Amino acid sequence: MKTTVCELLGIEYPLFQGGMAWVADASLAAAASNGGGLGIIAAMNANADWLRNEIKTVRTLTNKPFGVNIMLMSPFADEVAQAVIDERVPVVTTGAGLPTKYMQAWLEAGIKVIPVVPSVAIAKLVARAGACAVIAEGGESGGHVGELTTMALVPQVCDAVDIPVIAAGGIADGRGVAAAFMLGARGVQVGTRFLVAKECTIHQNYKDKIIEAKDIDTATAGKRLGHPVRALRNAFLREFIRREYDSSVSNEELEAYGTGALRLAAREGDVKNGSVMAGQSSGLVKKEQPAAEIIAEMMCEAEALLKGGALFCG
Ligand code: TUI
Repeated sequence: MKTTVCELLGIEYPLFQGGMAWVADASLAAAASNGGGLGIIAAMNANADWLRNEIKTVRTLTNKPFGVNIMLMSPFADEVAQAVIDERVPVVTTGAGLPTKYMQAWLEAGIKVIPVVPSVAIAKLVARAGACAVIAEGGESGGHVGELTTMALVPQVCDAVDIPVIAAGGIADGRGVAAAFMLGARGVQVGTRFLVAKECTIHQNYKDKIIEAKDIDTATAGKRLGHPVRALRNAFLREFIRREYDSSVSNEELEAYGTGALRLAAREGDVKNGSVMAGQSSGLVKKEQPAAEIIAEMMCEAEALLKGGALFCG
């Protein structure tokens, strides 16, 4: 299952662990990289000092390549964008916006830039700006979601750009990996399944909710604010949706209600009043496992399916 993505990044399997806020720290990223995938630290809304410390830690845990995800809506985006240069991070992924203003500096520093794109137009834009690959993420994913599904988005992005496409959104087992390859992807990014990795340091309550979740247990909310977010339905999400449809609640009040909710669920374990962000593939996630086992299992299953059903063209 070697593809151009493996050669490009010096990794064994073309599988990225998604850079999930309050989840993807040095512990999870190192475990995914040691498992042969690409581990990614989420810079989320943290400042550069926090990120520098995580980068230092990840380097004590692995000597394999790793990445940092920069959430472009972060108030600290400018300083973390500089920190990845100073710390010589090999790979940067971006999300929740356009990375255009940082691209030149990152490319001059020799960083491989792989933006998440929700549409063909944005894929073309970042390819022209020098991205070495794109992550085409469908709305099945958890957290901040675009409009299109993975099934529709991935082949259209593959047709539109001549850099490798990594598929994301709804992929949680080998069948998903094989399907992504059949759509033209040369790699996958997996988020939800890594929530239950042994090395994932989120609260056990959050992991238990993911394991219990069924197919229809997620919903999106926040479209009114311009950034819909997918999470498990719970008391918090129901109240958020009620306020979203209440015209007496201002956008600022709605935004404030959501602030800190992911941290509350992921770190404090309050899975009633916090936001349990997760993708639609939660229903496929059955048990806690080491990250390396998740990667090996998914890639092995995918390889068997692709060998059985079609020619594999890496
Ligand atoms: O970024 C994600 N997922 C996220 S970010 C996040 S933190 C957050 N918390 C609360 C509210 C909002 C964010 C939680 N989950 N995935 C990657 C992703 N990027 N999905 C969609 C996009 C995206 C959207 C628009 C990428 C580019 C883009 O450009 C267009 C524009 O208008 O900026």
